[in-house]
Amino acid sequence: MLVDDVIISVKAGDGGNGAVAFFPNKGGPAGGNGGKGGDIYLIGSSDIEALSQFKFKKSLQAQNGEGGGRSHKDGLKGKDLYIKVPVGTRISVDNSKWIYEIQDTKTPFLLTKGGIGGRGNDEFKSSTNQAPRIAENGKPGQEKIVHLQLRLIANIGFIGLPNAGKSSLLASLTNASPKIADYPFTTLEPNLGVIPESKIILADIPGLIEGASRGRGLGIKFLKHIEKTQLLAHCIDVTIDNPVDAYTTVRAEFEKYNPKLLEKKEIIILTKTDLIDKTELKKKIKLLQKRNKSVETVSILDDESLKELKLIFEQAIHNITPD
Ligand SMILES: Nc1nc2c(ncn2[C@@H]2O[C@H](COP(=O)(O)OP(=O)(O)OP(=O)(O)O)[C@@H](O)[C@H]2O)c(=O)[nH]1
Ligand SMILES: [Mg+2]
Repeated sequence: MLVDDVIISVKAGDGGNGAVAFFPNKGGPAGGNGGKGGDIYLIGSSDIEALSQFKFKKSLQAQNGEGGGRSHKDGLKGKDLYIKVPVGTRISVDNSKWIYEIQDTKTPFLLTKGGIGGRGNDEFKSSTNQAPRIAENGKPGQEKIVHLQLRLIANIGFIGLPNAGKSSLLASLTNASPKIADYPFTTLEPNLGVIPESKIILADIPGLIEGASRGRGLGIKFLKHIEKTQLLAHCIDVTIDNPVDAYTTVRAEFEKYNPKLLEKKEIIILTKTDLIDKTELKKKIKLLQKRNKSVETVSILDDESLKELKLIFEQAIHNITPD
């Protein structure tokens, strides 16, 4: 499953402590300043799976500044930490509202600042105290709780009746592992997955039934998740008696919910083709082609058909110009 929502804690580096030191033979104060602690930045990445780095590692820390040394040697600055997050990630800090969204791969966003280094004893020299034995400690780096959420728009939305095999297909084409079972309404929340080769994002939503637009079944509230996709993949279980009915039932609900969905580019995918013979399959393809020319077939047990579907998705997405 794509990681698209994480809470992490970050701590910038502490400033190094200033040093108390003197030049030899009763020379003057020579303690160096501590180095500044490293800052933490977020930087955009085109890898939409970048948030998965936080699956197990939930706290990150930038390097501390080095302490000051003798002979005015200042401590080294702690290294800044750049955390890669997918473009489209929005950020909230310490329970704030969303304060920023990562827009590109070039502009770092400063998340927490490293503490400044403490001053060495030389900085405390005055007319009344030529040999101060005091130095300053570095300031601690800022600590924050950060909520990162990836706002993704899937490229392709899987739609269809319950039990059509939508989640099975998502699981077979992507790294997602949605719940799959032999009964309707297995999927209760939308699932997202990414096809590894093309990085195309697929959204699998709960099945629709007749009356969905009036609130039957799980209703249509999930349709908003596919409204912005570029392509609809209408999954139809090839074993049912009347696949054309299945098709029109779902399309009728679209019309009632938002007729614009009907204008969206759509391909029909006949699923579970391992369960019927070729003659019947051909017949059903023909019937459906009267509704939509693009009818594809797939079985999750047939790797070739899965590969082909991936290519079809790639071509389809490639040929759609963004609006
Ligand atoms: N033989 C065979 N069975 C399949 C295939 N694809 C899915 N199934 C089975 O069909 C059933 C339903 O699959 P799901 O993927 O849960 O269907 P869904 O469309 O996500 O269902 P909802 O979440 O309820 O809308 C499961 O028992 C799957 O194992 C296939 O290609 N071949
Ligand atoms: Mg499902």
